[in-house]
Amino acid sequence: MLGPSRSNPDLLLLHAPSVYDFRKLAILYGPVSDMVPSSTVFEMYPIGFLTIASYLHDRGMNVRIVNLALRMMNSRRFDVPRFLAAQKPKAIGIDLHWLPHAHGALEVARIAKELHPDVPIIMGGLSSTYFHRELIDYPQVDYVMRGDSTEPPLHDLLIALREGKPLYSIPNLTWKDNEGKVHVNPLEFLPMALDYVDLRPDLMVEMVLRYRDLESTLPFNGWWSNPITAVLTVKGCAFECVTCGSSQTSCTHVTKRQKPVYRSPASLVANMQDICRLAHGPILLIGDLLMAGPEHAAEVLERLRQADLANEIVFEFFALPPAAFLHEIDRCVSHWSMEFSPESHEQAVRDAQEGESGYTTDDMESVIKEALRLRCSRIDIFFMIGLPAQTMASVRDTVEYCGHLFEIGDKRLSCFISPMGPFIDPGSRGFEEPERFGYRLFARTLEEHRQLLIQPSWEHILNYETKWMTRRELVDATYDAAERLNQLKVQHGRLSKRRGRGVANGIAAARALRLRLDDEVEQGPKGSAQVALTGEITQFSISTVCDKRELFWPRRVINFRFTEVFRILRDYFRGSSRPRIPKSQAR
Ligand code: B12
Repeated sequence: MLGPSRSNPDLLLLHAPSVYDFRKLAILYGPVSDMVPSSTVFEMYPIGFLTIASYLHDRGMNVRIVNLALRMMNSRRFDVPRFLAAQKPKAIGIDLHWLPHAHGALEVARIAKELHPDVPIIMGGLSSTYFHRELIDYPQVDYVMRGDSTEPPLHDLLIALREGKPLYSIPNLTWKDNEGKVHVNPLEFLPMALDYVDLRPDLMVEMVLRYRDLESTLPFNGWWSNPITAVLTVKGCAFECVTCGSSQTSCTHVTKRQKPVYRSPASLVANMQDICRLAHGPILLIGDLLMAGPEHAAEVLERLRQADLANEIVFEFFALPPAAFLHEIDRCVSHWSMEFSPESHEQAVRDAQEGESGYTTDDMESVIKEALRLRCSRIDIFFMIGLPAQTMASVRDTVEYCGHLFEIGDKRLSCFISPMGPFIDPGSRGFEEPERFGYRLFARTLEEHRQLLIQPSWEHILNYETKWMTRRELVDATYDAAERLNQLKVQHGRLSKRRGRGVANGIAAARALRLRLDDEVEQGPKGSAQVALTGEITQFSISTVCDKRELFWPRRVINFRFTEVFRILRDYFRGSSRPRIPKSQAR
């Protein structure tokens, strides 16, 4: 036998597709995932899987991550029940983090429960936390682990289950006892520091080796050639965006976090160094460093200066950064880029979404121009459709504004626009107080969202419309905006004519399909016609209104540092990649 054995995992973490039977159903999901690396299947698993795996591994447990969504995408023949039947985990964890997984996560849980009735099924993530009372009532769900940080309570739960101990004192846990009575333990594990757990890149390699399975561990389709990694800087948020399920107010209700908590600069940069030792790809800093205050941000930059990392570092800004801060980044970091999401070019819309956004559109332009004077290698500006106070005309003007930005004439600057979809986040202020913010909701409960996800087209999947745009208008505004932005990109040399034609054809085909699906909806379901559309729909659901390659960094021939991969291999086969915490302290 080569290397340590593939022992039965203490925890099998499964990531489901958004809609379980997406390979069979004819659903036009629309451009709801165009701004993220995943497809409409939402195949990316939560970063939390990796922190959970590290935490449990350090305490002597084996965790296996299986990205079922990706396996299903990559092979039509991949048989989920057959795969799950062959596993022998001691517990199964399934993320219902993003609400768009409401269908897939519950269905995977159902299949797993049917195959392994005695194996505990644990759900977790933000949407699980929000809907925990409803979720625990599904027969396939045994436990819901609530909160934005679950590593230690999950460890406690796994130990208690192993040793048959009572569960009353496990924080953050919603559970059913043998009589089916539901218990909601207090949400008491709410760490005020984030350095207790790391995202260990070497563990991913080890998991691949242990289970002889690379594909299941990959975070999203195409990651192998675009190995973007992300490092968490914060939990919670200081901003109040109306549509965000993790805004300051949402957090106080959903995760009970009263104010954001930040990762220490030392641990943050040490983690980035670990990643750089293994991979060449860009590292995205999740969260705006300035939210923690200028001193914290300055310390991160100083440590980055000393670390002198070769990888590109991507900075994300929630508010407009001062030009002086960009100069500091430029002084300390040799390869950097930035992402900024004003959401709208129109100040009134921004103010309706963010409270007082605190900057004018002119301010924004001068900061962009300043960044372009520096070594910043790319600036991605994101706009959104579906905001409070935003009309169809305002969306059109946003796109023309992108044209205006392109006139600056610097190809490092890119603009993106996408609809907020498929859902306005549960727990967001817009979801909790729809009338106040001009929203009308089509679903409130988890079950209603599960049902929405299997509607034939994204116009009917959206869980909201606004006082300013109906669902139909939101869809029209999206396709119009995408078409015009695509023309502008070609006109300004951002996109080759060939790629531009590809995007335009995609949009036209998606519009045509939508009309055909509308007919179907009007005439009622006609199974065979739906099936006939499946192939076409799958084709246009991959990326519908932009060329996804624009989101990625230029490909490199070699993405990984093989000396480090060999070191991990060596340690693994020597059996020296041991838990870091001695068993006596690991409980
Ligand atoms: C970074 C980020 C992303 C990254 C992805 C990072 C990743 N792979 O996790 C990107 C940019 C790709 C992204 C995409 C999307 N995102 Co996002 N994202 C975030 C953000 C800013 C931070 C999340 C984070 O890093 N958390 C920290 C890590 C360490 O913890 P974690 O992953 O949450 O896991 C912990 C707990 O949640 C829990 N947990 C999670 N899963 C499980 C499973 C089990 C079994 C257990 C026990 C526990 C558990 O325990 C973990 C460890 O403590 C949040 C907002 C925020 N400030 O929280 C939005 C947020 C989570 N995203 C959101 C949304 C809507 C999306 C998209 C659906 C948007 C879209 N339409 O494209 C997609 C989905 C992509 C996919 N799945 O394929 C919403 C979710 C609202 C909701 N309830 O549905 C949020 C709250 C805000 C927002 N609107 O952006 N996102």
